[in-house]
Amino acid sequence: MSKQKADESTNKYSILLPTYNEVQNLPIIIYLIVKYMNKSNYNYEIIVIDDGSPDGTLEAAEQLQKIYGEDKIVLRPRAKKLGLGTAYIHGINHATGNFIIIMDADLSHHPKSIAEFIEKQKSDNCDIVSGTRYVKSGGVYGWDFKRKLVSRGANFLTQLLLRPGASDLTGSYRLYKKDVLEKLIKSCVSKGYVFQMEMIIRARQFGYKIGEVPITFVDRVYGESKLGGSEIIQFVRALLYLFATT
Ligand SMILES: Nc1nc2c(ncn2[C@@H]2O[C@H](COP(=O)(O)OP(=O)(O)OP(=O)(O)O)[C@@H](O)[C@H]2O)c(=O)[nH]1
Ligand SMILES: [Mg+2]
Repeated sequence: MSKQKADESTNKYSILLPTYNEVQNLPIIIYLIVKYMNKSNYNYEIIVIDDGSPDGTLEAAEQLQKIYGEDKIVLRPRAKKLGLGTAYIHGINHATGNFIIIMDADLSHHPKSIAEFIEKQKSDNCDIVSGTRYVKSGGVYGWDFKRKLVSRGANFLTQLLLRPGASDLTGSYRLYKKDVLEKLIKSCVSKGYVFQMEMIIRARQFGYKIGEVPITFVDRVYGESKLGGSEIIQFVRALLYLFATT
């Protein structure tokens, strides 16, 4: 057996999909993940963490499980909306893979990038591979000027103050070694928009190897964006806190 074949049979990728009211998006995202993962022949599972969505996301997930199989689609629902941070932890606790991939279920993160994350992880033995909108060939579609400004501004300020060693700090589309992710989550204190940034700052602190893959982020088609003034204030506060303490 070639080395690559051996890697593929021992590595397993647990893809975490937290959902809240994603009934329209879930069938498409799962179809695409299955398509790309099967194409590359990787061993994987998709863990859907639905928080009691009133729109029937869980029922849709149950149908998808019948189509793709219980080994591929794992359902780990919770009774009510408890937030994204604890949804990730819940997912990790149920993951059987040695690698974890975190992505949004609203089609902002294209599943075709997963294979690129995996290739990057293998070639450089990365602890983390982060999708980035801020290098050549990455980008965002559908964001208004304010949101682009906030996202760019947040990244710029953080680069300036903390020199994190990664170009996209506020995105969430990433691959982690499972034990690395567990350690990072335990060490992080912030919540919300800031959490993704703190993960990278802590990763640098611990000396983990971070790789990057360009992604294009597409804004969600269904539903409203929740980024408001309070998130921005929270972000700047947390940034200054990290600046003072790391
Ligand atoms: N399980 C769970 N999933 C959530 C919760 N909040 C959001 N999600 C999911 O987490 C992912 C990211 O949330 P989004 O609502 O897209 O957040 P965002 O991209 O910052 O904001 P949008 O502009 O609305 O897309 C999506 O797949 C959501 O369905 C929650 O409380 N629990
Ligand atoms: Mg989104």
